Amino acid sequence: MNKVRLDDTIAAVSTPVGEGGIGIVRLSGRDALKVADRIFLSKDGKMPSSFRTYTVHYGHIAEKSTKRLIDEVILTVMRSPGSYTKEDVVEINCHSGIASLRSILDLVLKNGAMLAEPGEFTKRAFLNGRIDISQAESVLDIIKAKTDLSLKAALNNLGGLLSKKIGYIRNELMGVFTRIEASIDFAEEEDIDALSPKDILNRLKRAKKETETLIATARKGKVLRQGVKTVICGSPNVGKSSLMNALLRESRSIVTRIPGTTTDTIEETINIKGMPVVLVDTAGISRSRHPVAKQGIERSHFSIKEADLILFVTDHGRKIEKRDLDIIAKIKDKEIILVINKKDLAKRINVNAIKRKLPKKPIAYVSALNGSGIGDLEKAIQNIIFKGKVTAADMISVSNDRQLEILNRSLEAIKKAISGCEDSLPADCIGVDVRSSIEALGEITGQTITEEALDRIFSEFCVGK
Ligand SMILES: Nc1nc2c(ncn2[C@@H]2O[C@H](COP(=O)(O)OP(=O)(O)OP(=O)(O)O)[C@@H](O)[C@H]2O)c(=O)[nH]1
Ligand SMILES: [Mg+2]
Repeated sequence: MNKVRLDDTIAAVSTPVGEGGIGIVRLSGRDALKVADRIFLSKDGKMPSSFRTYTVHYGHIAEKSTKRLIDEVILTVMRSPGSYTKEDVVEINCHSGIASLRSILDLVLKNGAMLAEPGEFTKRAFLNGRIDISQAESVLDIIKAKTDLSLKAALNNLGGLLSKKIGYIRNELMGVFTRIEASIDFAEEEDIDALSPKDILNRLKRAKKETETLIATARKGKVLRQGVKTVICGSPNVGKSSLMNALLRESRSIVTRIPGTTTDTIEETINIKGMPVVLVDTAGISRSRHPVAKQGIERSHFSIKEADLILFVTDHGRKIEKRDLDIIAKIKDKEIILVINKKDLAKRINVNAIKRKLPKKPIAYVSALNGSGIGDLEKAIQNIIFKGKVTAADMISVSNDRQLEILNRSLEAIKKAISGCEDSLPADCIGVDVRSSIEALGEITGQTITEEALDRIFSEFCVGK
Protein backbone atom coordinates (compact mmCIF):
# COMPACT_ATOMS: atom_id res chain seq x y z
CA MET A 1 0.00 0.00 0.00
CA ASN A 2 1.21 3.53 -0.76
CA LYS A 3 2.17 5.63 2.19
CA VAL A 4 -0.43 8.31 2.87
CA ARG A 5 0.86 11.84 2.24
CA LEU A 6 0.03 14.84 4.38
CA ASP A 7 -1.97 16.47 1.59
CA ASP A 8 -4.14 13.39 1.09
CA THR A 9 -7.63 13.35 2.54
CA ILE A 10 -7.85 10.50 5.01
CA ALA A 11 -10.75 8.46 6.30
CA ALA A 12 -11.31 5.70 8.84
CA VAL A 13 -13.87 4.18 11.15
CA SER A 14 -13.25 5.97 14.45
CA THR A 15 -15.46 3.88 16.74
CA PRO A 16 -14.79 0.30 17.92
CA VAL A 17 -15.81 -2.48 15.58
CA GLY A 18 -18.97 -4.30 16.58
CA GLU A 19 -22.67 -3.81 16.94
CA GLY A 20 -23.71 -0.59 18.62
CA GLY A 21 -26.10 2.33 18.51
CA ILE A 22 -23.81 4.69 16.64
CA GLY A 23 -20.62 4.30 14.64
CA ILE A 24 -18.53 7.12 13.17
CA VAL A 25 -16.64 7.35 9.90
CA ARG A 26 -14.28 10.31 10.06
CA LEU A 27 -12.69 12.21 7.19
CA SER A 28 -9.96 14.81 7.37
CA GLY A 29 -8.12 16.79 4.71
CA ARG A 30 -8.61 19.47 2.12
CA ASP A 31 -11.03 17.36 0.04
CA ALA A 32 -13.08 16.10 2.99
CA LEU A 33 -16.06 18.27 2.06
CA LYS A 34 -15.83 17.42 -1.65
CA VAL A 35 -15.84 13.71 -0.83
CA ALA A 36 -18.84 14.25 1.42
CA ASP A 37 -20.64 16.12 -1.40
CA ARG A 38 -20.30 13.04 -3.60
CA ILE A 39 -21.96 10.65 -1.15
CA PHE A 40 -24.36 12.65 1.05
CA LEU A 41 -28.01 13.20 0.18
CA SER A 42 -29.63 15.82 2.37
CA LYS A 43 -33.39 16.32 2.45
CA ASP A 44 -33.22 19.81 0.97
CA GLY A 45 -30.56 18.92 -1.60
CA LYS A 46 -27.86 21.09 0.03
CA MET A 47 -24.22 20.01 -0.24
CA PRO A 48 -21.84 19.54 2.73
CA SER A 49 -19.41 22.00 1.11
CA SER A 50 -22.04 24.70 1.74
CA PHE A 51 -22.53 23.76 5.43
CA ARG A 52 -21.26 26.09 8.12
CA THR A 53 -18.63 24.83 10.56
CA TYR A 54 -19.89 22.94 13.61
CA THR A 55 -23.29 22.27 12.12
CA VAL A 56 -25.08 18.94 12.08
CA HIS A 57 -27.16 17.64 9.17
CA TYR A 58 -29.63 14.80 8.66
CA GLY A 59 -29.59 12.76 5.48
CA HIS A 60 -28.50 9.57 3.75
CA ILE A 61 -25.24 8.16 2.50
CA ALA A 62 -25.81 6.92 -1.02
CA GLU A 63 -24.01 5.74 -4.08
CA LYS A 64 -25.27 8.55 -6.26
CA SER A 65 -24.54 6.85 -9.62
CA THR A 66 -26.83 3.91 -8.79
CA LYS A 67 -29.05 5.79 -6.32
CA ARG A 68 -28.38 2.99 -3.81
CA LEU A 69 -29.02 4.18 -0.24
CA ILE A 70 -26.49 2.84 2.25
CA ASP A 71 -27.54 4.26 5.62
CA GLU A 72 -29.46 7.01 7.33
CA VAL A 73 -26.92 9.30 8.98
CA ILE A 74 -26.12 12.52 10.77
CA LEU A 75 -23.24 14.43 9.22
CA THR A 76 -21.13 16.98 11.10
CA VAL A 77 -18.80 19.50 9.48
CA MET A 78 -15.83 21.04 11.28
CA ARG A 79 -13.92 23.40 9.10
CA SER A 80 -10.21 24.15 9.14
CA PRO A 81 -8.56 25.34 11.33
CA GLY A 82 -11.10 24.82 14.11
CA SER A 83 -11.04 21.01 14.10
CA TYR A 84 -9.18 18.11 15.74
CA THR A 85 -6.62 17.96 12.93
CA LYS A 86 -6.80 21.67 11.99
CA GLU A 87 -7.97 20.43 8.55
CA ASP A 88 -11.52 20.23 7.22
CA VAL A 89 -13.13 17.35 9.10
CA VAL A 90 -16.39 15.54 8.34
CA GLU A 91 -17.87 13.01 10.73
CA ILE A 92 -20.58 10.66 9.59
CA ASN A 93 -22.65 9.18 12.43
CA CYS A 94 -24.24 6.02 11.10
CA HIS A 95 -25.65 2.82 12.57
CA SER A 96 -22.82 0.85 14.06
CA GLY A 97 -22.93 -2.47 12.29
CA ILE A 98 -20.04 -3.95 10.37
CA ALA A 99 -21.96 -3.78 7.06
CA SER A 100 -22.97 -0.14 7.39
CA LEU A 101 -19.58 1.11 8.60
CA ARG A 102 -17.69 -0.87 5.99
CA SER A 103 -19.95 0.18 3.11
CA ILE A 104 -19.68 3.85 4.04
CA LEU A 105 -15.91 3.61 4.44
CA ASP A 106 -15.61 1.83 1.06
CA LEU A 107 -17.70 4.51 -0.60
CA VAL A 108 -15.63 7.29 0.95
CA LEU A 109 -12.43 5.62 -0.25
CA LYS A 110 -13.88 5.15 -3.75
CA ASN A 111 -14.71 8.86 -3.85
CA GLY A 112 -11.25 10.20 -3.25
CA ALA A 113 -10.16 9.57 0.37
CA MET A 114 -7.25 7.38 1.48
CA LEU A 115 -7.47 4.94 4.36
CA ALA A 116 -5.85 6.60 7.39
CA GLU A 117 -2.84 5.02 9.06
CA PRO A 118 -2.92 4.22 12.80
CA GLY A 119 -3.13 7.40 14.86
CA GLU A 120 -3.04 9.56 11.75
CA PHE A 121 -5.76 12.01 12.84
CA THR A 122 -3.79 12.73 16.01
CA LYS A 123 -0.53 12.79 14.05
CA ARG A 124 -1.99 15.50 11.83
CA ALA A 125 -3.07 17.45 14.90
CA PHE A 126 0.63 17.40 15.82
CA LEU A 127 2.04 18.07 12.35
CA ASN A 128 -0.41 20.95 11.87
CA GLY A 129 0.71 22.46 15.16
CA ARG A 130 -2.42 22.05 17.28
CA ILE A 131 -0.81 19.85 19.93
CA ASP A 132 2.74 18.77 20.71
CA ILE A 133 3.98 15.19 20.94
CA SER A 134 3.56 14.80 24.68
CA GLN A 135 -0.03 15.95 24.26
CA ALA A 136 -0.54 13.47 21.41
CA GLU A 137 0.76 10.71 23.67
CA SER A 138 -1.73 11.75 26.31
CA VAL A 139 -4.58 11.17 23.83
CA LEU A 140 -3.61 7.51 23.94
CA ASP A 141 -3.40 7.67 27.75
CA ILE A 142 -6.92 9.10 27.89
CA ILE A 143 -8.27 6.37 25.66
CA LYS A 144 -6.56 3.71 27.76
CA ALA A 145 -7.24 5.28 31.18
CA LYS A 146 -8.63 2.68 33.53
CA THR A 147 -9.50 4.81 36.55
CA ASP A 148 -10.60 8.37 37.27
CA LEU A 149 -7.10 9.28 38.51
CA SER A 150 -5.45 7.90 35.35
CA LEU A 151 -7.87 9.99 33.34
CA LYS A 152 -7.14 13.14 35.35
CA ALA A 153 -3.38 12.77 34.92
CA ALA A 154 -3.75 12.16 31.18
CA LEU A 155 -6.09 15.16 30.80
CA ASN A 156 -3.53 17.36 32.54
CA ASN A 157 -0.93 16.31 30.00
CA LEU A 158 -3.35 16.86 27.13
CA GLY A 159 -3.99 20.32 28.51
CA GLY A 160 -0.25 20.92 28.18
CA LEU A 161 0.88 20.94 31.82
CA LEU A 162 3.78 18.59 31.16
CA SER A 163 4.72 20.54 28.03
CA LYS A 164 4.74 23.73 30.10
CA LYS A 165 7.17 22.22 32.62
CA ILE A 166 9.43 21.00 29.86
CA GLY A 167 9.18 24.43 28.22
CA TYR A 168 10.28 26.08 31.47
CA ILE A 169 13.38 23.89 31.72
CA ARG A 170 14.15 24.36 28.06
CA ASN A 171 13.93 28.16 28.39
CA GLU A 172 16.28 28.13 31.32
CA LEU A 173 18.79 26.17 29.25
CA MET A 174 18.22 28.33 26.16
CA GLY A 175 19.06 31.39 28.24
CA VAL A 176 22.34 29.80 29.24
CA PHE A 177 23.09 28.63 25.70
CA THR A 178 22.55 31.97 23.96
CA ARG A 179 24.73 33.76 26.51
CA ILE A 180 27.48 31.18 26.10
CA GLU A 181 27.27 31.55 22.31
CA ALA A 182 27.40 35.33 22.60
CA SER A 183 30.39 35.20 24.88
CA ILE A 184 32.23 33.04 22.33
CA ASP A 185 31.27 35.11 19.28
CA PHE A 186 31.96 38.49 20.84
CA ALA A 187 34.70 37.54 23.26
CA GLU A 188 36.71 40.65 22.39
CA GLU A 189 33.87 43.09 22.86
CA GLU A 190 33.69 44.22 26.42
CA ASP A 191 30.13 45.38 26.88
CA ILE A 192 28.18 42.29 25.79
CA ASP A 193 25.45 41.25 28.12
CA ALA A 194 27.12 38.02 29.27
CA LEU A 195 25.83 36.03 32.20
CA SER A 196 28.39 35.66 34.94
CA PRO A 197 29.71 32.13 35.41
CA LYS A 198 27.80 32.11 38.69
CA ASP A 199 24.52 32.97 36.95
CA ILE A 200 25.12 30.23 34.40
CA LEU A 201 25.79 27.73 37.14
CA ASN A 202 22.65 28.78 39.03
CA ARG A 203 20.48 28.43 35.97
CA LEU A 204 21.92 25.02 35.18
CA LYS A 205 21.30 23.91 38.75
CA ARG A 206 17.69 25.07 38.54
CA ALA A 207 17.22 23.11 35.31
CA LYS A 208 18.79 20.07 36.97
CA LYS A 209 16.47 20.27 39.95
CA GLU A 210 13.34 20.66 37.80
CA THR A 211 14.41 17.74 35.60
CA GLU A 212 15.01 15.54 38.62
CA THR A 213 11.58 16.45 40.00
CA LEU A 214 9.98 15.41 36.73
CA ILE A 215 11.93 12.17 36.63
CA ALA A 216 10.69 11.44 40.14
CA THR A 217 7.10 11.58 38.86
CA ALA A 218 7.77 8.92 36.25
CA ARG A 219 7.12 5.96 38.53
CA LYS A 220 3.75 7.27 39.58
CA GLY A 221 2.96 8.35 36.04
CA LYS A 222 3.61 4.82 34.85
CA VAL A 223 1.47 3.43 37.64
CA LEU A 224 -1.40 5.68 36.64
CA ARG A 225 -1.00 4.87 32.99
CA GLN A 226 -0.31 1.17 32.96
CA GLY A 227 -1.39 0.02 36.40
CA VAL A 228 0.71 -1.83 38.91
CA LYS A 229 1.38 -5.44 38.05
CA THR A 230 0.56 -7.19 41.31
CA VAL A 231 1.29 -10.90 41.32
CA ILE A 232 -0.34 -13.21 43.84
CA CYS A 233 2.04 -16.09 44.49
CA GLY A 234 2.69 -18.83 47.02
CA SER A 235 2.54 -22.57 47.60
CA PRO A 236 -0.44 -24.56 46.34
CA ASN A 237 -3.73 -24.32 48.23
CA VAL A 238 -2.88 -21.32 50.43
CA GLY A 239 -5.85 -19.42 48.97
CA LYS A 240 -4.32 -17.33 46.17
CA SER A 241 -7.30 -17.67 43.87
CA SER A 242 -9.67 -17.02 46.76
CA LEU A 243 -7.71 -13.83 47.50
CA MET A 244 -7.89 -12.77 43.84
CA ASN A 245 -11.67 -13.23 43.93
CA ALA A 246 -11.98 -11.38 47.24
CA LEU A 247 -10.06 -8.38 45.84
CA LEU A 248 -12.07 -8.48 42.61
CA ARG A 249 -15.31 -9.03 44.50
CA GLU A 250 -16.32 -11.63 41.98
CA SER A 251 -15.72 -15.30 41.45
CA ARG A 252 -13.17 -15.06 38.64
CA SER A 253 -10.60 -17.76 39.48
CA ILE A 254 -11.56 -21.37 40.14
CA VAL A 255 -11.24 -22.34 43.82
CA THR A 256 -11.25 -25.94 45.07
CA ARG A 257 -9.80 -27.76 48.02
CA ILE A 258 -7.50 -29.67 45.69
CA PRO A 259 -3.91 -28.34 45.56
CA GLY A 260 -2.89 -27.44 42.01
CA THR A 261 -6.28 -26.05 40.95
CA THR A 262 -4.86 -23.04 39.14
CA THR A 263 -2.64 -24.06 36.24
CA ASP A 264 -2.43 -20.83 34.25
CA THR A 265 -2.00 -17.17 35.08
CA ILE A 266 -5.19 -15.10 35.24
CA GLU A 267 -5.13 -11.31 34.94
CA GLU A 268 -7.78 -8.75 35.93
CA THR A 269 -7.60 -5.02 36.63
CA ILE A 270 -9.06 -3.51 39.79
CA ASN A 271 -9.29 0.06 41.00
CA ILE A 272 -7.78 0.76 44.41
CA LYS A 273 -8.37 4.38 45.44
CA GLY A 274 -8.12 5.50 41.83
CA MET A 275 -5.03 3.47 40.99
CA PRO A 276 -5.34 0.76 38.37
CA VAL A 277 -3.95 -2.46 39.82
CA VAL A 278 -3.42 -5.38 37.48
CA LEU A 279 -3.88 -8.49 39.61
CA VAL A 280 -2.33 -11.73 38.45
CA ASP A 281 -3.35 -15.05 40.01
CA THR A 282 -0.72 -17.74 39.48
CA ALA A 283 -0.33 -21.50 39.80
CA GLY A 284 0.91 -22.58 43.23
CA ILE A 285 4.65 -23.22 43.13
CA SER A 286 5.63 -26.80 43.92
CA ARG A 287 7.95 -29.46 42.58
CA SER A 288 5.19 -31.12 40.61
CA ARG A 289 6.35 -33.19 37.65
CA HIS A 290 2.99 -33.17 35.94
CA PRO A 291 3.53 -31.55 32.51
CA VAL A 292 0.52 -29.21 32.85
CA ALA A 293 1.48 -28.15 36.37
CA LYS A 294 5.11 -27.70 35.32
CA GLN A 295 4.20 -25.28 32.55
CA GLY A 296 1.89 -23.40 34.88
CA ILE A 297 4.68 -23.06 37.45
CA GLU A 298 7.05 -21.77 34.79
CA ARG A 299 4.46 -19.10 34.06
CA SER A 300 4.28 -18.26 37.78
CA HIS A 301 8.04 -17.68 37.82
CA PHE A 302 7.79 -15.51 34.73
CA SER A 303 5.03 -13.41 36.32
CA ILE A 304 7.10 -12.98 39.46
CA LYS A 305 9.96 -11.61 37.37
CA GLU A 306 7.64 -9.09 35.70
CA ALA A 307 5.88 -8.03 38.91
CA ASP A 308 5.93 -4.50 40.31
CA LEU A 309 4.50 -5.86 43.55
CA ILE A 310 4.10 -9.34 44.98
CA LEU A 311 1.42 -10.55 47.33
CA PHE A 312 3.13 -13.55 48.90
CA VAL A 313 0.38 -15.70 50.35
CA THR A 314 0.79 -18.18 53.21
CA ASP A 315 -1.71 -20.17 55.27
CA HIS A 316 -2.38 -19.15 58.89
CA GLY A 317 -3.49 -22.70 59.67
CA ARG A 318 -0.38 -24.45 58.38
CA LYS A 319 3.28 -24.47 59.34
CA ILE A 320 5.83 -22.95 57.01
CA GLU A 321 7.36 -25.57 54.76
CA LYS A 322 10.49 -25.75 52.69
CA ARG A 323 8.62 -24.87 49.50
CA ASP A 324 7.43 -21.58 51.10
CA LEU A 325 11.05 -20.80 51.95
CA ASP A 326 12.15 -21.62 48.39
CA ILE A 327 9.65 -19.08 47.07
CA ILE A 328 10.83 -16.47 49.59
CA ALA A 329 14.40 -16.92 48.35
CA LYS A 330 13.20 -16.13 44.82
CA ILE A 331 11.13 -13.05 45.64
CA LYS A 332 12.92 -11.44 48.56
CA ASP A 333 14.44 -8.55 46.59
CA LYS A 334 11.09 -7.49 45.19
CA GLU A 335 8.44 -5.17 46.56
CA ILE A 336 6.39 -7.59 48.70
CA ILE A 337 3.40 -7.68 50.97
CA LEU A 338 3.27 -10.79 53.11
CA VAL A 339 -0.34 -11.97 53.15
CA ILE A 340 -1.26 -14.42 55.88
CA ASN A 341 -4.50 -15.90 54.66
CA LYS A 342 -7.07 -18.11 56.39
CA LYS A 343 -6.84 -16.10 59.60
CA ASP A 344 -10.20 -17.64 60.52
CA LEU A 345 -8.33 -20.92 61.10
CA ALA A 346 -6.42 -21.72 64.32
CA LYS A 347 -2.85 -20.46 64.16
CA ARG A 348 -0.14 -22.92 63.23
CA ILE A 349 2.14 -20.64 61.22
CA ASN A 350 5.35 -19.29 62.70
CA VAL A 351 5.19 -15.71 61.49
CA ASN A 352 8.51 -14.76 63.07
CA ALA A 353 10.31 -17.32 60.96
CA ILE A 354 9.04 -15.61 57.80
CA LYS A 355 9.65 -12.13 59.18
CA ARG A 356 13.28 -13.03 59.70
CA LYS A 357 13.54 -14.06 56.05
CA LEU A 358 11.60 -11.01 54.83
CA PRO A 359 12.56 -8.23 57.21
CA LYS A 360 10.68 -4.90 57.05
CA LYS A 361 8.05 -6.15 54.62
CA PRO A 362 4.47 -5.18 55.43
CA ILE A 363 2.17 -7.95 56.68
CA ALA A 364 -1.57 -8.29 56.16
CA TYR A 365 -3.73 -10.86 57.96
CA VAL A 366 -6.78 -11.73 55.89
CA SER A 367 -9.46 -14.30 55.39
CA ALA A 368 -10.24 -14.57 51.72
CA LEU A 369 -13.11 -16.83 52.74
CA ASN A 370 -15.06 -14.28 54.81
CA GLY A 371 -13.46 -11.08 53.48
CA SER A 372 -12.00 -9.83 56.74
CA GLY A 373 -8.74 -7.88 56.43
CA ILE A 374 -9.19 -7.26 52.68
CA GLY A 375 -9.66 -3.50 53.24
CA ASP A 376 -6.38 -3.37 55.21
CA LEU A 377 -4.61 -5.25 52.43
CA GLU A 378 -5.89 -2.69 49.92
CA LYS A 379 -4.51 0.09 52.12
CA ALA A 380 -1.16 -1.70 52.30
CA ILE A 381 -1.11 -1.96 48.49
CA GLN A 382 -1.90 1.74 48.19
CA ASN A 383 0.85 2.67 50.66
CA ILE A 384 3.48 0.61 49.01
CA ILE A 385 2.72 1.81 45.49
CA PHE A 386 2.19 5.49 46.10
CA LYS A 387 3.96 5.76 49.43
CA GLY A 388 0.80 7.39 50.68
CA LYS A 389 -1.39 9.84 48.85
CA VAL A 390 -1.45 10.94 45.26
CA THR A 391 -0.48 14.61 45.25
CA ALA A 392 -1.28 17.34 42.77
CA ALA A 393 2.34 17.17 41.53
CA ASP A 394 1.85 13.50 40.64
CA MET A 395 -0.92 14.60 38.34
CA ILE A 396 1.61 16.25 36.03
CA SER A 397 3.73 13.27 35.35
CA VAL A 398 6.02 11.72 32.84
CA SER A 399 3.78 9.04 31.48
CA ASN A 400 5.95 6.69 29.49
CA ASP A 401 9.40 5.17 29.05
CA ARG A 402 10.15 7.29 26.00
CA GLN A 403 9.74 10.51 27.95
CA LEU A 404 11.70 9.11 30.90
CA GLU A 405 14.62 8.01 28.73
CA ILE A 406 14.81 11.48 27.16
CA LEU A 407 14.71 13.22 30.53
CA ASN A 408 17.51 11.02 31.84
CA ARG A 409 19.57 11.82 28.77
CA SER A 410 18.94 15.52 29.20
CA LEU A 411 19.82 15.33 32.91
CA GLU A 412 23.16 13.66 32.15
CA ALA A 413 24.03 16.49 29.73
CA ILE A 414 23.04 19.14 32.30
CA LYS A 415 25.19 17.44 34.93
CA LYS A 416 28.13 17.43 32.54
CA ALA A 417 27.61 21.12 31.85
CA ILE A 418 27.52 21.82 35.59
CA SER A 419 30.76 20.01 36.26
CA GLY A 420 32.25 21.78 33.23
CA CYS A 421 31.35 25.12 34.85
CA GLU A 422 32.76 24.05 38.17
CA ASP A 423 36.02 22.98 36.50
CA SER A 424 36.10 26.29 34.57
CA LEU A 425 36.17 24.55 31.19
CA PRO A 426 36.04 26.77 28.08
CA ALA A 427 32.57 28.11 27.25
CA ASP A 428 32.25 26.18 23.98
CA CYS A 429 32.74 22.84 25.80
CA ILE A 430 29.93 23.70 28.21
CA GLY A 431 27.82 24.92 25.29
CA VAL A 432 27.95 21.49 23.63
CA ASP A 433 26.38 19.81 26.67
CA VAL A 434 23.78 22.53 27.14
CA ARG A 435 22.81 22.19 23.51
CA SER A 436 22.41 18.43 23.70
CA SER A 437 20.17 18.75 26.76
CA ILE A 438 18.02 21.29 24.90
CA GLU A 439 17.77 19.04 21.86
CA ALA A 440 16.83 16.07 24.03
CA LEU A 441 13.99 18.00 25.67
CA GLY A 442 12.73 18.95 22.23
CA GLU A 443 12.10 15.27 21.56
CA ILE A 444 9.52 15.15 24.36
CA THR A 445 7.43 17.91 22.86
CA GLY A 446 8.36 17.09 19.26
CA GLN A 447 10.38 20.17 18.30
CA THR A 448 13.38 17.99 17.45
CA ILE A 449 11.87 14.60 16.80
CA THR A 450 12.92 12.16 14.07
CA GLU A 451 10.49 10.63 11.59
CA GLU A 452 11.32 7.22 12.99
CA ALA A 453 10.45 8.20 16.56
CA LEU A 454 7.19 9.72 15.30
CA ASP A 455 6.26 6.51 13.52
CA ARG A 456 7.01 4.52 16.66
CA ILE A 457 4.75 6.74 18.79
CA PHE A 458 1.80 6.63 16.41
CA SER A 459 2.11 2.91 15.72
CA GLU A 460 0.71 2.40 19.23
CA PHE A 461 -2.54 4.03 18.17
CA CYS A 462 -5.37 2.27 16.35
CA VAL A 463 -6.67 3.28 12.96
CA GLY A 464 -9.29 6.01 13.39
CA LYS A 465 -7.70 7.87 16.34
N1 LIG B 1 -10.82 -21.39 56.06
C1 LIG B 1 -10.39 -20.77 54.99
N2 LIG B 1 -10.26 -21.42 53.84
C2 LIG B 1 -9.84 -20.77 52.76
C3 LIG B 1 -9.53 -19.39 52.81
N3 LIG B 1 -9.11 -19.00 51.58
C4 LIG B 1 -9.17 -20.10 50.79
N4 LIG B 1 -9.61 -21.15 51.51
C5 LIG B 1 -9.80 -22.53 51.01
O1 LIG B 1 -8.55 -23.07 50.63
C6 LIG B 1 -8.72 -23.94 49.52
C7 LIG B 1 -7.77 -23.54 48.41
O2 LIG B 1 -8.17 -22.25 47.94
P1 LIG B 1 -7.66 -21.68 46.56
O3 LIG B 1 -8.06 -20.25 46.52
O4 LIG B 1 -8.07 -22.54 45.43
O5 LIG B 1 -6.09 -21.79 46.77
P2 LIG B 1 -4.92 -21.53 45.71
O6 LIG B 1 -3.77 -21.01 46.48
O7 LIG B 1 -5.41 -20.73 44.59
O8 LIG B 1 -4.60 -22.99 45.25
P3 LIG B 1 -3.85 -23.50 43.90
O9 LIG B 1 -4.48 -22.81 42.76
O10 LIG B 1 -4.14 -24.93 43.90
O11 LIG B 1 -2.42 -23.21 44.07
C8 LIG B 1 -10.19 -23.86 49.14
O12 LIG B 1 -10.86 -24.94 49.71
C9 LIG B 1 -10.64 -22.55 49.75
O13 LIG B 1 -12.01 -22.51 50.07
C10 LIG B 1 -9.69 -18.69 54.04
O14 LIG B 1 -9.45 -17.50 54.21
N5 LIG B 1 -10.12 -19.45 55.09
MG1 LIG C 1 -5.50 -21.11 42.60
